[in-house]
Amino acid sequence: MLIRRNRGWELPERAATPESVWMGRRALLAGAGATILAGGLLPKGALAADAPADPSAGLYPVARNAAFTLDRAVTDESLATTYNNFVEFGSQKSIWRAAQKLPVRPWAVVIDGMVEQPVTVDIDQLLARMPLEERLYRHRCVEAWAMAVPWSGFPLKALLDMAKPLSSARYVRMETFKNDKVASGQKQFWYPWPYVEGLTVAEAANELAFIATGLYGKPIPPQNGAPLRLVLPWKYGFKSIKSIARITLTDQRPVSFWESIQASEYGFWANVNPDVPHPRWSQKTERLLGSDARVPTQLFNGYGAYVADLYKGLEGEKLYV
Ligand SMILES: Nc1nc2c(c(=O)[nH]1)N[C@H]1C(S)=C(S)[C@@H](COP(=O)(O)O)O[C@H]1N2
Ligand SMILES: [Mo]
Repeated sequence: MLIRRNRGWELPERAATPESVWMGRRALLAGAGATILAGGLLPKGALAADAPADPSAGLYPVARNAAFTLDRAVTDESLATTYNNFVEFGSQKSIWRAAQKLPVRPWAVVIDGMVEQPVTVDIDQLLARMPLEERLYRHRCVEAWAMAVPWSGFPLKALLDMAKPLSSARYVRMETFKNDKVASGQKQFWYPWPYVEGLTVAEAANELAFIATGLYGKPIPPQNGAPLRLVLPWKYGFKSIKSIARITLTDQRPVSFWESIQASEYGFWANVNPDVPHPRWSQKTERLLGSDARVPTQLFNGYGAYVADLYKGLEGEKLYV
């Protein structure tokens, strides 16, 4: 079998070192420290109604990367954008209206921790410099529903490279915004906000690991994780953190939001595997959004050719829960 390995992360030099994207770099070098910047990402009390129209609308649609094909129909846009998990806005699937309150401009992502160059990246300057492509990916939620959607964006590695991770960094920790004025779910004090997810540096460098900034040929809507979210199609959906505000390179394995609540059910690796049941249900099959039909779930959600090598020598770990 021919395994396609188009090296999407090998970006032109100008994309890998877009110095003009760095905001506050001098301040950082002068010793202000990246952690200070992390606190000021969202204007306090800002609402979407105050915000200008999405300035990235003209960037989409972008060319599709033909390497990624589906074994099923693309999910209807109206379903993928109205049936969501985004616990910041509530624990039901119907949060899409509430999520419109998320102010997606201005927006910046801090990349800090074990890096040569801590950076704060403005979303629109980032979008102007990244080589955007569309990818059709399957998505498998740990709750056993599934969809297939066209994401637009760029490889995660291209974003991390802007901060020049140190070779001593082993993990990538990501967190979502924290703003309970717009995200009422965050008023639920028993949850450990903000939403956190993590992966190894090797996983992050895999060509499948994708930052989505668009969906269905348009800017990604708030309910799907605007203005930028992670997409890891070989893992259960909860690993694909939405509305990222901060990325920290570290040598400590991050404890995710769900792992800290219920480690026995939501582990660090969370690779899709039909043969390893969730403690409360089988993972053998999945329900496609928009249908009652169930289809078999595949190991690594069908992406083993890309990712199985990442887990060689880790067979003793709980890779699949
Ligand atoms: N910040 C944040 N990211 C998140 C979640 C969340 O609640 N908050 N839910 C996760 C889960 S469980 C899934 S299945 C996917 C759902 O993505 P979708 O709504 O775009 O289908 O987002 C993931 N990312
Ligand atoms: Mo999920």
